Amino acid sequence: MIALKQLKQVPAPLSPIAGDVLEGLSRTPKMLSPKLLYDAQGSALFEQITRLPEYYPTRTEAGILTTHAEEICSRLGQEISVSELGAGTATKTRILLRSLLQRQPSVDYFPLDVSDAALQLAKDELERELMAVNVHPHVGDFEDLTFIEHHPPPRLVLYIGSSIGNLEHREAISLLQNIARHLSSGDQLLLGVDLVKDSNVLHAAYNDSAGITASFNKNLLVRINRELGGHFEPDAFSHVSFWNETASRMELHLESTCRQSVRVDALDTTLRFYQGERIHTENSYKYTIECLEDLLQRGGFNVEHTWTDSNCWFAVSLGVVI
Ligand code: SAH
Ligand code: AVI
Repeated sequence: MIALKQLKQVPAPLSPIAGDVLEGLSRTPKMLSPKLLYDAQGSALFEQITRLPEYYPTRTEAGILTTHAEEICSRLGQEISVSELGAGTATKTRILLRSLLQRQPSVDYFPLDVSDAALQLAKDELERELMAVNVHPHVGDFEDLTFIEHHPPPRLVLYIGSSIGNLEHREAISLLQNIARHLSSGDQLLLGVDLVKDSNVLHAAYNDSAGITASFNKNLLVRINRELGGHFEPDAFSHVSFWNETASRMELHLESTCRQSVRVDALDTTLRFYQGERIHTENSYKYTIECLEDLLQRGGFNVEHTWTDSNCWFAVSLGVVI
């Protein structure tokens, strides 16, 4: 009986997101790290976003990869292994892997992502579609890239989908430097980046008429409710996204529609919001080709070639470790 009583008093282990959530929501202005967007539900919502008529980046990058796959692969080393940061479900990656299989009999593919659910989907689909690709998924954060060192050289690292746009400029440079540090001279990086364009196109892409991006954004609150015993009412917040021209980025926020207090049990905290107060949930930086190539250089890569689409909406750049 005593043992049972003691057992009941053992606190539930804190979810791994607790530290990030507490830190971000204690700031003024409040913020949440965009990597928290990707639990299983968030990854599924992102997949829906990629198919929205307004969300041009995925379709445009897939077009560039399809058009130039052969040329891209011809610029790669012999018998390369492929690692991918923030691979998600690796849908576009299949375009490159398929083309690579014309040049080598098999490919070892190492996708890294914080989303276990997305990686599982990537592995299932890839193994069904491309039998000669050996998939070695790794659930983890970009912060730890030691896993790249264990991959057989010569290596190609993919960082596509403009995920680098979700980082601050200095974070982007230090991530590229960190990638370069874990690679050897001659290893390569393929970087996909969204470009500056008409603000109406950008606005529509992050404020879609079906409201999927709004659900993706609000899913952060749903996740805090589920994983941390939060008492957020997602409908008491609205999705706000706009183009910040000075910073060259789309911003995503959740805006409190009223004055409210929200208890988060696992953090033993009550958060207070004034009407109109925002939680900053994501930045999506848009680059020029010049800035993209400069970023690669600063990150420790020589630019070999940059491909773009006919509208110049998206760019894919191949860099080699100096
Ligand atoms: N590369 C895919 C997915 C892009 S979505 C595409 O082009 O469509 C961004 C992906 O990065 C998500 O799957 C998310 O889970 C992952 N991600 C975000 N922050 C991360 C981090 N800090 N470490 C590892 N993966 C991260
Ligand atoms: C993953 N990342 C590049 C997407 C973007 O466009 O910044 C995430 C996203 N946020 C809202 N819609 C899509």
